[in-house]
Amino acid sequence: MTDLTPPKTMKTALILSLLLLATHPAPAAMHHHAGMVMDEKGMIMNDNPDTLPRDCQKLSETVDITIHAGQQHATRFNGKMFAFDQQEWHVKPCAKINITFINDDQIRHQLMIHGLPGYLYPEGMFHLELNGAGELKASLIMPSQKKTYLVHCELPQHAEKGMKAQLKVDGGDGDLPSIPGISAAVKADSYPVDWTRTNVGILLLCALAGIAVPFFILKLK
Ligand SMILES: [Cu+2]
Repeated sequence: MTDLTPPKTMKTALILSLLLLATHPAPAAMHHHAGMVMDEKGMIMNDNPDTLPRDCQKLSETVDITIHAGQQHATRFNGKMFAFDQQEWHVKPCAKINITFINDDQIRHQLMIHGLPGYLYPEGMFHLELNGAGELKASLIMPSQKKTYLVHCELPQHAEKGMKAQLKVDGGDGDLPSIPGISAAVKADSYPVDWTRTNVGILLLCALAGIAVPFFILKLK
């Protein structure tokens, strides 16, 4: 006679997998990795609401900052296409910053802060990203050093087209280049015109030809 009861090892495996299923529910829309939260709306990397940098004994202040990103904020800057609604923020050493990041566009934008201590923010970076219009909230705690941090959107051409700003701790250590409305570009745009005699001649000839066109048309009628 054959024994239809499953072998003991199979039973144990079954119980174990049931237990695993019970303790690990199916992954929700929101994924958590080390230092990263991601869903269909966007991504938060290196959110730090509570760990003090090594050089800080305690928080000096808690600042709430709302940052908008979008094309509408670039209209006040000549030749720019994307921008944040502000280009500079000031906080004290060891300040906690609660950031609300709002994307006013239907395209993807990021809010990246660079140059942070790597032991607290992997790759020295705090990173928020919205795939389209929406809002994200995250926090970070600044070190005590007097420093200017680069804030920008790293998508191709977005920083070059104006989505660039600076965050100053303790007054900062100077302005970064090409911050719209604040500092000049390292290499200013230049459109030189070669005024040689030949070029001036060609230009005059074209102008005369243009003026002559209506007369020809009148004569043809
Ligand atoms: Cu962008």
